[in-house]
Amino acid sequence: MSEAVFKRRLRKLSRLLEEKGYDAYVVNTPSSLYYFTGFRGLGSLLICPGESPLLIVPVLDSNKALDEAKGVEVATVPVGEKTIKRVVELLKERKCRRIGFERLSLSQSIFLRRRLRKRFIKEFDDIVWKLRKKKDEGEISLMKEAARLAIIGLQAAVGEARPGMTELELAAEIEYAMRSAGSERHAFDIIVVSGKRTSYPHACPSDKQLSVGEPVTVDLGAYYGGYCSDFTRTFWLEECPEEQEKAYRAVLSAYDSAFKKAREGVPANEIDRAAREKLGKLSRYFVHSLGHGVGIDVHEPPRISPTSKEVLDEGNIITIEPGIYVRGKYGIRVEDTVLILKDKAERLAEFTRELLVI
Ligand SMILES: [Mn+2]
Repeated sequence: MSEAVFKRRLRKLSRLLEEKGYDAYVVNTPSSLYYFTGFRGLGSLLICPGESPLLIVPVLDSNKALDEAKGVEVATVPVGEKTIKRVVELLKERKCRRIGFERLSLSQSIFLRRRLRKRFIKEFDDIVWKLRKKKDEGEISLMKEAARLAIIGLQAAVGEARPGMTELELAAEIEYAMRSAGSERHAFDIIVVSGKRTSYPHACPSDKQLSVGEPVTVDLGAYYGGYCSDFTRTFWLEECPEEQEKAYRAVLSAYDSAFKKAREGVPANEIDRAAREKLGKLSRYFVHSLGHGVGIDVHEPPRISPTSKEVLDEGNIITIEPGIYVRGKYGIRVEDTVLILKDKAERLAEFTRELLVI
């Protein structure tokens, strides 16, 4: 992404900060540092409206920061010294009075209260998310590539799964396929579960063997240009029990009704509700939110849950992932990463949602 993109983001952040009445803000999560500067690493970005933004990194990362960061000046902190200490010195030098921090650990916040007495300090990240939630063209094209790589992972899963193979072996095949196609790392650890283990929405692949007539759930994400994707499919080996086939169709129609509803202006809790209502009695097995935002982080705002207060906006990229999990029996989930547009939602990449018995 060009320097102009980062400068625009930094300008917008600066403006939001001024509107809130702050004279300094410290961005310090790696994903936001990447969003605002293009630098992938640890550090703090100091924004004071009217002054040029300063990226402060440990000397360990200085070569990388000087090469990658755009639109900011770079300062380094010597070995053995804490970045936060340098940040405090700069805040004092610049005589900042009202200071916002994106995220603080308890120890950092104790340190700051001691060192920045008589100054107003607060932790908040709503201004960051206001910007990061709405993806621009460059981000959308990176995420489409991340989605394409995830589909390569799903194709490998369906293509390689055999009775007798372990969940771990299948996860390794998926990893190999995605990495060789260009995925820089996983968006998160690949989930491969089979049989009764599909009733765990999140679990590590194990040495359990895949068996005929059992469901297999694969949940994976690729990572490209610093952006994630997130897709899930459940499929069966050779045969699918009737009860599970019915349940699959119910999950699919829950997915469809949420997908059809998703567009700009729709409250996030409404599309969650649409999916839950479609599941009817099975909805008591739907034990998580319908979805979440995806971007530089794999789980980020907006939350798509029954209690979410968010309203979908053009440029949001979210997952739609209804699932049901029946203890001791089976679990089913269908998940796509989708882009919210003015009058519809659009999947970032396509992989069949038909009942797959391979
Ligand atoms: Mn997800």
